Amino acid sequence: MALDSAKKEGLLKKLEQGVVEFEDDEVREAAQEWVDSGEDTYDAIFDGLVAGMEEVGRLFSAQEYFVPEMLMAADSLYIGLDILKPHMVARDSGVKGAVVIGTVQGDVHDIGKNIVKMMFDVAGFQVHDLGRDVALEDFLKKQLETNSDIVCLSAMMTTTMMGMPKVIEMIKEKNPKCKIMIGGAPITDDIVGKFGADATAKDASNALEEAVKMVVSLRDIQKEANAKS
Ligand code: B12
Repeated sequence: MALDSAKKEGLLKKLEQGVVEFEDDEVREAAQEWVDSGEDTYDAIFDGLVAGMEEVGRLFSAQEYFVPEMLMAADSLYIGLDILKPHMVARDSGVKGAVVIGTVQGDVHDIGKNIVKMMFDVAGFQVHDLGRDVALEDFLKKQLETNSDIVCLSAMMTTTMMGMPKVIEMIKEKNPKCKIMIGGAPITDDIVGKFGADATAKDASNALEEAVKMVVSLRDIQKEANAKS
């Protein structure tokens, strides 16, 4: 049964507050109710769970929350995500690329990376997920092993993002055609240029849009090369 707008708002609030207050049962119930309604789970993930985590970030900055609260909120978010993710409606862009993704060495933040991965999955991309706290050379190894079109690097800290230019240099040296997208809270357009990456995106939907553009341009270059030979 489709949700009316009042019911939708209520469930979104319950998901958001459930993450902020680490109410696992509230999150579980609201996520299940959303799934049972048959609605696309995209809004529940972004306007419910992710909105809750944004508030947690604000509370941490205000020193009202500390690491244990962030950890509990992350657990609640993952409870909701596990229920909602399998029901996200496929988004077929007509382009299917291959991506290597991971959070860089020293950084255990993986929620953003997993949400970006989820968007690639629902778009039918082939995703090689290296996880979090990934040794820098492992990105290169995986790219060479899979010949993926794109390598996506995530970092949530100003310290760990400093590993990104090292990965970018290693990959570009071995395979200059490979596209590299970087993202996470500290990444700005300026940093993309400084680090020698090809693009960034502020959120998971924009990451997919950028990735589709990258794959299209790589396929065009390939077609031109084939036509010439
Ligand atoms: C949850 C959280 C944690 C959890 C992480 C749990 C987990 N499994 O991920 C835990 C408790 C482990 C944690 C630990 C720490 N954290 Co923390 N954490 C956060 C918090 C509150 C939320 C992050 C989050 O998940 N957001 C929700 C997701 C959906 O958003 P997102 O990650 O930004 O991802 C989106 C975009 O950035 C983008 N994106 C992300 N990756 C990529 C990649 C690509 C290629 C692209 C294109 C886009 C993209 O798309 C995503 C989806 O839309 C942030 C606050 C904040 N404002 O970000 C602090 C924050 C990141 N943490 C911070 C800190 C300081 C720490 C600790 C050092 C705390 C401590 N004293 O121990 C440790 C570090 C541990 C480590 N070595 O990594 C700081 C970093 C400050 C800085 N500038 O360096 C922040 C910013 C808090 C703050 N305001 O100070 N943390």
